[in-house]
Amino acid sequence: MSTPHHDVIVIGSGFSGLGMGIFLKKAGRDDFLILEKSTDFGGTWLDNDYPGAACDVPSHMYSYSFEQNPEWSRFYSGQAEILAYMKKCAKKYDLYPHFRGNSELIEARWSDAKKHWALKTADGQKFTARVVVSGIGGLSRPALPNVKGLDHFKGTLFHSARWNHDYDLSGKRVAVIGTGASAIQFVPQIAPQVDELVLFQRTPPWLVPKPDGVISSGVKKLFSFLPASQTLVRASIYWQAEAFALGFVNPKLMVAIEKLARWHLKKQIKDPALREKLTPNYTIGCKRVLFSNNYYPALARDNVNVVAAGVREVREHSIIDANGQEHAVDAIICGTGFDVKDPLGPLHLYGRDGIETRAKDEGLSAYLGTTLKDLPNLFMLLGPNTALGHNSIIFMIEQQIRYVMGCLEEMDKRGAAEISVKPEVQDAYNDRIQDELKKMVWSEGGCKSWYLDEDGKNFTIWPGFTWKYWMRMRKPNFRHFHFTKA
Ligand code: N01
Repeated sequence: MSTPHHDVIVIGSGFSGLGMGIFLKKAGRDDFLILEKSTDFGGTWLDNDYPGAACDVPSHMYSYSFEQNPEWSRFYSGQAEILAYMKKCAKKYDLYPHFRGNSELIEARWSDAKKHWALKTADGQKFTARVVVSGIGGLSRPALPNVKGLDHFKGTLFHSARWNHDYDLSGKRVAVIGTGASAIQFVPQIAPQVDELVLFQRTPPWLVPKPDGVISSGVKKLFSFLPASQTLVRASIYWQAEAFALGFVNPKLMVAIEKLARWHLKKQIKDPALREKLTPNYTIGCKRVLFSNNYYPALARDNVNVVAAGVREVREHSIIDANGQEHAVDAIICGTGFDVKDPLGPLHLYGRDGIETRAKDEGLSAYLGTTLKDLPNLFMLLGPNTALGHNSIIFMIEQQIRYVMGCLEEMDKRGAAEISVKPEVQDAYNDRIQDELKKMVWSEGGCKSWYLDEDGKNFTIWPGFTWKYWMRMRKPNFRHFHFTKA
């Protein structure tokens, strides 16, 4: 049997892969397949269904610009509503016939001779494609903490992105490791349910109030009958978020937001000793700024104990903190983030001349976060240096998809079998980006975060304002690419 061939194969079906599918469909490029390791569309919103999972970007901005949703029930939507929105988009654009679930890509190999990609999935399926668009995302592989003894724990252990819904937390002694964006959402939900909650905090996050609330039926009607009103709200949210980026570019300006965060902490935590434990000692914005109205009140509960000492060792039925104190627990929940150091995960990517791109050892860099040298006809959505700490990632994804579509059109126009970014263009671009990032809050703010690698290089975050990215992405500069005919 011959290997199935498609013009375009999209990897992943989160907001990136879903959006790519929609644009291909809208352009009448019907010969495409979406390979997904999971069972349905949704990506991170399918995986992260922990209690309280919600988006910390306002709903009207955290959606496609061309699929605005007048029905959002809250200013900040919950996971179920976002997932439902994504599935609705997949149905509306008839993407399910293009979807192949339970198909994790493990190898992609470029053929210089055939000018196509040969793909293999974990379960042995094989495909070829003229073009590959990766939407694998950076936050898809949960990271368990590297702590002595974790394997020997005899109680229940799970990660926030693989929530164990069969485990009843009622009346249990539960340890939570981590105080990032995920933990601050589920801790307030489980704290009233458990008997005792021990929260292991290695670094306190900066936290500001979340201006959340239910959206009235009047507003929904207005958005429905007058879509321009929603567009206006979206634009105002966008520019407010961009104002935040002023502080990323000039960390001294973060003082104003730090004042708000300190006020929030003082207002919600009356106990000075606990307040001290929860006060960060780095510039706000260096790690992701978190939004919550119920996290601090949860920590002030009598059944919650914040251990600011970190974890030294896990034993069969307990955790020893860094001060040597033992905490007996029935369950451990890890809100310990994702494996971002190895952005390709199990995927082996062999480009020109059969050379493998070794992202784990060298970090991954790309031109405009979208095309990579020596990987012809391959595009990456949310590639290196396109993540954000302040605005909607969907805005970035849309710019990239439009860029990819522009490249596909240009290939057709030129009758090109191959497009690849010039290596010197990619290198010069990355040198510039790294230079800019050195002066920004992620490097200057005095913290460690998943945004930086061991050498302090930031291959994750876009440096600053997203409108600058939009300006760069509006129209591909084709002088930066090699085109090769068949
Ligand atoms: O993970 P994190 P997350 N011992 O990496 C701690 C997105 N997101 O899942 O700060 C003890 O932020 C670690 O400590 P430290 C968003 O982009 C978005 O919460 O490194 N502690 C930290 O406290 C976010 O940035 C939404 O010192 C250990 C925590 O674990 C990203 O996902 C919602 C440890 C990890 O925090 C990841 O967030 C949720 C150890 N050995 C998530 N190892 C939205 O609303 C790690 N930690 C859109």
